[in-house]
Amino acid sequence: MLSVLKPGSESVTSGHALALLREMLRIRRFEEKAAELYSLGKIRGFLHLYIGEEAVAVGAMQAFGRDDAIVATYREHGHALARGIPAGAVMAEMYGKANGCSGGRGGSMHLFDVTRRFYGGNAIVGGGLPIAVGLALADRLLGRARVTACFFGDGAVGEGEFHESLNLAALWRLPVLFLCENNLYAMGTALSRHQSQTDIALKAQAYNMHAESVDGMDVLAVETATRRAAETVRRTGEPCLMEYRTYRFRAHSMYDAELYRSKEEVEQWKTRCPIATFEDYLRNRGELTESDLRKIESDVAAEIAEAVAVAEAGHWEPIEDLTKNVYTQVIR
Ligand SMILES: Cc1ncc(C[n+]2csc(CCOP(=O)(O)OP(=O)(O)O)c2C)c(N)n1
Ligand SMILES: [Mg+2]
Repeated sequence: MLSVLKPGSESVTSGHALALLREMLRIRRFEEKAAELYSLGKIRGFLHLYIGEEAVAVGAMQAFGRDDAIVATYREHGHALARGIPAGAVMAEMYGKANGCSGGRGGSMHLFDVTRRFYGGNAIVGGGLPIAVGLALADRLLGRARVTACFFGDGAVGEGEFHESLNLAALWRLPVLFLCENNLYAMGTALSRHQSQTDIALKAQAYNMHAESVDGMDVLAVETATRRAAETVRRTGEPCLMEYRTYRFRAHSMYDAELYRSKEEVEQWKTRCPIATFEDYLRNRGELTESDLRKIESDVAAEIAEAVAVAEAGHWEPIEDLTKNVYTQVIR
């Protein structure tokens, strides 16, 4: 029932491989720009970078069609971009502008796009899990053959919502694919310091749910395993859990002293960078030339410059709209 996939287990066309590389580079460069804009005060509030984990969102997203639903965490810029939300709408949201994908009301942690069935972005650790179960329950009741993909971090496995959600999804046989991004830390707390059982796939088995662990630094391994799991959920209508073993290269939020891990550990993981290792893999197979890479990088740079221009050109929501979408009467 448990298995760890070895990297690159399934062959793909070179066009698809280059598309995966492009998607990972879009996310990496988008976030590098976001970090710069944060330092300039253009983006405010919290900003959680996904740098180092790009293979997970990009590889996993290949398994879902437009009718499937995606639920993510507050570290979700990569998922939003990989789901097809335009970079300009994401950047404008991070600026807090009205042309952002959540109307400027959510910011970095609350990217939403119902037209693409992207249901957040959620600042509450574990908060997306019951939402995913509810979405899948709705699909079941309405007889729609869809999958709900729910991304969450290793920190969420200590939340009651994790256990309640897995239990109900298994008990009611709901088509949810639980996708745990295990980057080993919840803020500054290592998994082994808050869990008596650190094998996350094993936790799913306790709920009678099929589970697999996969190398989250290998985009092809992620895609292969997630496609297989998504097909199982689609075929059986029952939930599954994937654990991606990954690592964030940056601080938890924009700034933290990173006293909870050694520089050597971070450097060691950086040698497994999902983008650099995939580029090497493709180069060695003769499927990536330097001019291919230059073209991808310049296309990505142009897209990001355009996204920043969209955000800069956007307007702030007018003050008259202050109580719009507020569901109670305003008491004066
Ligand atoms: C219910 C809840 N408790 C605590 C927090 C504070 N908090 C924000 S992020 C975080 C760590 C979550 O770690 P993990 O789920 O592993 O995700 P990662 O940041 O590693 O992607 C915590 C405890 C919160 N946002 N919500
Ligand atoms: Mg974590």
